[in-house]
Amino acid sequence: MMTASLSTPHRARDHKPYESQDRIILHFDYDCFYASVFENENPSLKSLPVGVKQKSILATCNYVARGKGVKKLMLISEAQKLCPDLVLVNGEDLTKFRDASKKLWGFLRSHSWNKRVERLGLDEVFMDVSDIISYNEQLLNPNSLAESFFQLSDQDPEKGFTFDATSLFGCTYPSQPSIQEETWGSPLYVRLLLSSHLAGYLRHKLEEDFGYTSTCGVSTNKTLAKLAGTKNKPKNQTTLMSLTGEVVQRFMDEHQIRKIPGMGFRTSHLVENHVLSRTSEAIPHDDEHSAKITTREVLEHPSMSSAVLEKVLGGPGTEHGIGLKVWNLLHGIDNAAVKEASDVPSQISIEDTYMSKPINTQAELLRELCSLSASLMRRMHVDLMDEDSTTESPESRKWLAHPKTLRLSTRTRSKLGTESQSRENFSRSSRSQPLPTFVFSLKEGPEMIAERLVNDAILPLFRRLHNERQGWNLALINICVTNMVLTGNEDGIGGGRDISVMFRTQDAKLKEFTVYDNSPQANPYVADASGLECMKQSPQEQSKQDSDIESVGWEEEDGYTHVCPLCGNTIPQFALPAHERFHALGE
Ligand code: TTP
Ligand code: MG
Repeated sequence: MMTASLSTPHRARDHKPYESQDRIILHFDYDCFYASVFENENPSLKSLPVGVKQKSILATCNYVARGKGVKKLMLISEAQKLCPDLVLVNGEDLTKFRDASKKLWGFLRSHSWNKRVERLGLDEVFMDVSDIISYNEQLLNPNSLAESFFQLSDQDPEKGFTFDATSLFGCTYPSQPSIQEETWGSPLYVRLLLSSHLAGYLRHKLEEDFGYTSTCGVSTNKTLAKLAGTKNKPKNQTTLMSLTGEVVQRFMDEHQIRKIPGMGFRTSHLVENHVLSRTSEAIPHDDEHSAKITTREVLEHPSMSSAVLEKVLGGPGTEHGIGLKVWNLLHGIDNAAVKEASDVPSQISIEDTYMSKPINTQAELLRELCSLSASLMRRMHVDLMDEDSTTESPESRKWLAHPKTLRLSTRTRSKLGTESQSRENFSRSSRSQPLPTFVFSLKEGPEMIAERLVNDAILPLFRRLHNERQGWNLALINICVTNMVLTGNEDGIGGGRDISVMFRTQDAKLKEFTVYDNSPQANPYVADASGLECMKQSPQEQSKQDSDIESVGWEEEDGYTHVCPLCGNTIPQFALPAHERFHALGE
């Protein structure tokens, strides 16, 4: 049942927030990323339908497969029915995806002047190019627009590319913007035009030099850039022509609120319930009515305002000012900065899930802990050590940063008691302690150190988590090192700057844009699942939480993705029903 608001359109226009449009943000999303990594390794795959397998589902598939009806996160059996000649490749080891992601990010970063180039998960990058655009705006010669030159360096005037500045590059929203005469000369129009050509150039280079096609959104903030990019996929780009406030609002109005990054699953539900005049009871993820609620419907709801949203969304444990934040997002306003790139990850987290065969014995536990610990040590050597000295003897290499904290998290599975509740109950718990300094020794190999780490630190943490000697039913184990301290000198800890505070502050502001990769080797450049709540808290509260046990349903990881309580995989909002169906069918 729709509410009366739809028949009596109304808007509290006087409360419309304002945002300056000085920034230019590009949002890149590589097309069918994991599949492209395999295609680059083996170009003969390009013409075939390819699916990337992770356990029983497709993490992704290429566009040839998509043309045959195959979709991301589909069950493999379902995909094979639709496309019997689907070529399956195993995507469970994330190393090659991580390496490709780092390489592409490095390329984009090398074109940034302000170094605001932020990765989101492995295949998305935000780039704040405001400074490059301002510089080129000054250089534009109105008398020879068709033969313009875009300068990629403010030091070397020859470094750049030629372009035709009489028109924008790629697609625009609206598709045929009604450009008034005066808008041709408007600074924002010129900035968007220049940005569209820069985006086109960078996309071209990503394809030519590295073999990756991408989709790009161009706008004045992160939310708008990310949403704009989704308008024309794959291998394309869209510039949001936000020359008037009406264009931005029209653009936002069309979107279902669930699709707006930063809205969050729970937040969307509460707002949807309010608009549909429903109580706040849980609603199935695939509820059709809720899923269709658009920004327009929310804003046209009687007496809608940031104060009403604060009432609907606020309450114990919620972020202060959530009403205003959502109100702003619905108007396309997002002041979040693009994070300055860091060479060092905020933490490194390694995990595996054991859904079909939970861990129950000491022997299994020891084997898994040693294997995860060895992966962690290898990852620390790759991500936290000086790259330039890799060819020299291992002992001459230097640590760029030292993590100070070791955290062990586990998730157990246990059947709920009553028959009416057929789903299984999952709970996750964590314990932390200082990371022993012997892990930084370069005299022993990573495997030896990994074993010692298990005996001296990880097993004691495990015993603090689980009293029983066996029969834990472990469905997930995660080992994480965090609280990075940059090394100020080669002697290490204490000589450096604690960057964890910086990460916490940034992450708190930007958590809605953070994607959590919970696959076997988690993305080291973002905080992990258990870090999310910690970001809102002081270190004291964080350590308190470390010893709390939470019961989980679908865990909201950020505004866009969720951790499945059954397998621990990170699932985007749109794929929740499919993913639940996958579990309902059994593994
Ligand atoms: P996406 O950008 O969502 O997907 P994609 O790049 O494969 O396809 P598109 O062209 O639509 O952008 O995710 C990036 C990669 O992350 C994807 O290649 C596989 C991986 N992934 C998972 O492992 N699990 C998931 O649930 C999703 C959505 C993606
Ligand atoms: Mg992608």
